[in-house]
Formats: sequence, C-alpha cells, structure tokens
Amino acid sequence: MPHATWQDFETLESYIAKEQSLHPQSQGIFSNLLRRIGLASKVIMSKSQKAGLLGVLGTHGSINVQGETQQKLDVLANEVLKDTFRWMNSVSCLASEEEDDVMHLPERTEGDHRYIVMFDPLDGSSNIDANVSVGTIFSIHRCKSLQGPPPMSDFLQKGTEQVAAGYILYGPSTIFVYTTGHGVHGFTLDPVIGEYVLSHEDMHIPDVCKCFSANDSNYPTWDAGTQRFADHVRYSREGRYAKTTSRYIGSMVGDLHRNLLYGGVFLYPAEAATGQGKLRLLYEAAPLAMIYEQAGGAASTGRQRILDIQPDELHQRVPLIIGTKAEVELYERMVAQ
Ligand code: P6P
Repeated sequence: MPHATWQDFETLESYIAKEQSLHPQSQGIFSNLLRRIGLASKVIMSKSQKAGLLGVLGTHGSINVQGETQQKLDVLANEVLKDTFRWMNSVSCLASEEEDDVMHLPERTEGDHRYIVMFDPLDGSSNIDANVSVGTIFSIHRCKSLQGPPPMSDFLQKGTEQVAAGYILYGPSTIFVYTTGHGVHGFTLDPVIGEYVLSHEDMHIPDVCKCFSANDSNYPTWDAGTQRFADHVRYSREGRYAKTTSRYIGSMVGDLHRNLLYGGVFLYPAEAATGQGKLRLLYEAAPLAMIYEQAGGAASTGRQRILDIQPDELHQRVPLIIGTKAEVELYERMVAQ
C-alpha cells in the first residue's frame, strides 16, 4: 500500500467525530467520554513502558477485592482512569476491578447524558514484570436514573445495554479497539504525533480456528464436555482443526486481540466442582463479548450468551468461551450433551 499521506490518516479523534455526526442531536458528550479514555490510555502506556525505569514494577503490597495481589501499575492505572473521569460532567459513576465498591463522582448535570464507566484498569498485570502485553478493558452504560447518585441497578445492566465497549492493548504497539454497536474499529498509537491512527477499520474475526487459548493446567478441573471440546479442537488434526495451534499468554486482552485478528477460541471455563468462573462479567466478559459479537464472533458461558446475563453483583464472575461463532456453538453443544 503506498505510504498514506496526512489527509489519509483517520485518527481516533476524527473517527469519533465522524460517528458523532451520524447523530445530529448528539451534543458530543459521549464522544468526549471516548476521547478521555484514549487520553487515559496514553498516560497508562507511558507509565507502563517506563515502569522498569520509574520503579513502578512489582507488587503494591495490597490485595484487591478480588483477593489478588495488586501490582504497582494496577493501582497507578486505576488512579489515572479515576482522575480522567473525576471532573467530567457526563460521567456519574465508576466501577473498577481494583475498587471494592462503586465510585460516585461529583456531577453538575442531570438528564439523560449520564454515563457509567466500568473498567479493568490493567488486565494481565501479573505479567508486567516479564514485559508481556497487558490491557485496559472498558464498558460504558447509560444511567437509567436521571438524577442523584445512580442506584446499584444502574450498574447491574445486561451486556446488551452497553452503549460502548473496548480495550487498549499495551504491546509492541499500543492499540485502541472499540465499538459503539456500529462495528469494531482499531487505532494504533503513533508515538511521534501522539495520536491514535485508524489501522483496523471494521474488524471481523476470520471464520477459522487458528488458535486455541486456554490454561491447560486447569484441564482436570473442567467438566467432561469441556474436556471433550478441548481434545477435539486441539487433537483432531483434520478438517477445520488441521492447523489449529495452542496460544495462551495469560493476558486476556492480548489473547483476545490475537484471536480476533487470526480466528480462534478462548476459554476460561467454570471449575466442574464449583461451577465458578474466574473472569469478571461487568468489566471483562461483557465488554469483550460486545466487541466479539460486533466482529461476527460469539461469547457464552457455555449455557448462556454473555450479553444476556442479568448481573446480580458488581464483581460477579462467569465462565467464558469467546471466539469464532462455530467454535462457541460447538462448545455449547458439547457441554449440553
Ligand atoms: P490464569 C489475568 O489475571 C486474567 O484476568 C486474564 O487476563 C487472563 O486471561 C487470566 O486471568 C489468566 O488466568 O488462571 O490462566 O493465570
């Protein structure tokens, strides 16, 4: 492709503005919210890239509500995101993987332009010291309540109610991927100009199962249907699975971005003994499910579409199988047997 000239560059800023122009009644509040997430991600990227130099590697010495050891960068990324929204008129409240409870922000506006932002500030952070890609995941809902501190029910909305979802992958490149329900679009940060430049417009997951992604050490804890599915995809070595390979980096944003580009399936199933999943619904599974469905893929617990789940608590965990529609549907058939 000939080198793009400046006027060919679509940036995150201009793309959001273009999407906004499709809604003449829009006041740009939602667009500004997305832009602010982009700004926060640049700050997080900057800190993550220099973590070894800034002395912010390693553990923070605290345990979060998930019972996980917080990395210094977990706490830092969480603070950056909270500060980003703290003074935005349109954001009423936040929820974070790193916070026990929701955070109500001082708001100066009322009405229907009130949003809830939920996020995993730095997913995969236990990999940071090894310089493995990590990511920020975000989910945006509209407040159902039109004034005052939103009740918990405003947080516990189904994934189908999200107005936007996305992730930022901090890897060899920093890539911002989001959807507002009109396709999935990816932007690569050009560090020279400090702008996210459109690099993956209208992303669609290829209908091939190139990658199988799961933590195999958990195989003994899976139910029989999940074990049969894993064996079939990894070992049948014929037809659709002739060239399937295992790829799992233990950092979900990295695993899911790769599978979105190459085609494949990621699963973090429930433990058969407890029925418990590991991954969080509101700020991990649901936003990534919206991305994948918008890109032609699917996301399920094995028995229920992720986006249809009615959440019943903030840090709810779910089993997750997400990827090419064919594999998710095959998994659902095999675990139903
Ligand atoms: P395990 C990271 O902690 C995370 O939430 C995801 O990013 C990742 O896919 C998963 O957990 C890894 O979990 O049990 O395989 O180490």
